Amino acid sequence: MMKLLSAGASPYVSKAAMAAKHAGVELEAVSVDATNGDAQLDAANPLSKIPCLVLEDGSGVYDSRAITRYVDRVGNGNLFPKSDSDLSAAELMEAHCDGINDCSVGYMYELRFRPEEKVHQPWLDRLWGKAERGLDSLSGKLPPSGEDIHIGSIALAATLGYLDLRFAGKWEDGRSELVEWRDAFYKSHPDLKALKPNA
Ligand SMILES: N[C@@H](CCC(=O)N[C@@H](CS)C(=O)NCC(=O)O)C(=O)O
Repeated sequence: MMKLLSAGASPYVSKAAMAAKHAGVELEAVSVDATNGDAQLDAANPLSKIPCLVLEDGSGVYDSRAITRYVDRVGNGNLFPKSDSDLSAAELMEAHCDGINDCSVGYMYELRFRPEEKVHQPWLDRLWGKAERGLDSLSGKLPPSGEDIHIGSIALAATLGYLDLRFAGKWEDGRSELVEWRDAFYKSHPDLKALKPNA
C-alpha cells in the first residue's frame, strides 16, 4: 500500500490525507519527524518536507499539490472540477489556502526554532497580517461545503483546522462566515473531520 509520510499537526498533510480519503485512495499514514530529520523522509523527498506520498516502487510524490493531483488521477476523480472556470477556482482556492498555511506554519516555526530573544516580532506581524488578509478575502467566495465539495473545499477545511489547533481564539473574531462554513463542512463530512490537523 502507498504510504503518506505525515505528522498529525500539519495542514498540508491533513489536506493530502482528506483528499485521498475523498478520492477513495487507501494510504498508510506513517509519522515522521520532518523538523529534526528522518532517513525515510529524506530518501523519498530530498527537500525533507511532509507530506510525501511514497508509491509502491519507493518513489516519492511531493509537495501536497502534486499529491492531491496524483490521488485524483488514481482515485475516483472527484477532487478537481471538470469545467475550466470551476477548475481554475478550485485550484486557486487550494493555492490560496496553502499560502495561508505558509504564513501560519511559518509563524509557529519562528516561535519554535528561534531562541526567544531572537524572535523577530515585525516578521511575525507580517506573517499574521498576510494570513488575516487571506482569510478576509474569502468573504462571499467560499467553496462548497456539502455533497459537492472539491479540492478547494478540502484545502480550506485543513487550513481552518490548523488555525483551530494553533491559533484558537485569535482567528475567528469577525469571521462568522468562515466559522459557519467550517462547521457545515465537518457536519457533512465526518470522515474528513477525523483527518483535521491534531497534535
Ligand atoms: N509546499 C509544501 C509545504 C510543506 C511543509 O512546509 N511542510 C512542513 C510541515 S507543516 C514541513 O515539512 N516542515 C519541515 C521543514 O520545512 O523542514 C506542501 O504543500 O507540501
